[in-house]
Amino acid sequence: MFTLQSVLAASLLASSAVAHFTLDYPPTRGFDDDKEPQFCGGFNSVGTRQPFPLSAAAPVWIDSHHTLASVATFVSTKAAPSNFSDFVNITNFFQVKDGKYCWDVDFESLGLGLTNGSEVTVQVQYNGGDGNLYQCTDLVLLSDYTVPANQTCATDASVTAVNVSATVAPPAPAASTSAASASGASASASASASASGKPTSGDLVSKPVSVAAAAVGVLALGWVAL
Ligand SMILES: *[C@@H]1O[C@H](CO)[C@@H](O)[C@H](O)[C@H]1NC(C)=O
Ligand SMILES: *[C@@H]1O[C@H](CO)[C@@H](O)[C@H](O)[C@H]1NC(C)=O
Ligand SMILES: *[C@@H]1O[C@H](CO)[C@@H](O)[C@H](O)[C@H]1NC(C)=O
Ligand SMILES: *[C@@H]1O[C@H](CO)[C@@H](O)[C@H](O)[C@H]1NC(C)=O
Ligand SMILES: *[C@@H]1O[C@H](CO)[C@@H](O)[C@H](O)[C@H]1NC(C)=O
Ligand SMILES: [Cu+2]
Repeated sequence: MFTLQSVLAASLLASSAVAHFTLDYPPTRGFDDDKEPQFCGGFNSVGTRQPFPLSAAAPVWIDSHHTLASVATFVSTKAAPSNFSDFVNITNFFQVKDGKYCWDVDFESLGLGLTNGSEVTVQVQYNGGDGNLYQCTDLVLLSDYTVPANQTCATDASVTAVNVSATVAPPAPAASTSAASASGASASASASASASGKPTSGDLVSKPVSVAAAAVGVLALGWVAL
């Protein structure tokens, strides 16, 4: 299991793009371009709970405005989740390109003990190269609810675009001075690659390692300076 915001380095990058992504279905709790890097896209209060199927695969739709982005889905069963730690992942990270994408969630099958009438908040995390962005939607899960026919997801992006799992993370930095310096250099290279807005398939997933590499690189530079 991974956690929301596990990819911290990207949030250090400037976020200035317009409409990075929107959560179109179920309807978002709220959208503000400038606040999208914040928890729940900057909308901290639980909104109107939308009916959503409990016991059948049902779709989440987004509109992606980056050429390539990494997406993951999280759920909280808290009445008013207020922290990323209140959420667990219900999909792996997967990649999307520019345009409308959907993927299915079957809440009953998640093993979270959800039943008819359970209230949950779904948070979508999206990173198109300019930092982590978030959108939330508040749901009530109903065993007899069917989504509108036109929202049905024909091509599940979380299944068809799983390139991230094949990614090989960069090697952990070694302890010797020269290896550590090299790691520092590769960490910077990795950081500037992400800033380009067109991350490679491995970029987002390998970032936790890059953060570690960057930290070690900084430490190494400090050590060398001594
Ligand atoms: C979540 O909790 C962590 C650790 O307590 C804290 O550092 C962070 O600021 C919290 N985030 C929010 C959005 O409240
Ligand atoms: C949550 O993430 C882990 C990988 O960290 C993955 O093995 C697991 O399948 C994910 N959970 C779901 C429901 O996709
Ligand atoms: C599920 O809950 C809703 C709302 O409380 C209720 O109207 C419906 O009858 C319930 N369905 C079943 C199958 O229990
Ligand atoms: C389904 O129809 C609604 C209402 O007309 C519309 O807002 C929504 O964008 C449509 N969904 C899709 C996936 O086309
Ligand atoms: C996944 O990787 C394959 C092979 O590199 C590539 O052809 C395909 O376009 C990638 N899919 C996505 C969604 O990036
Ligand atoms: Cu953006």
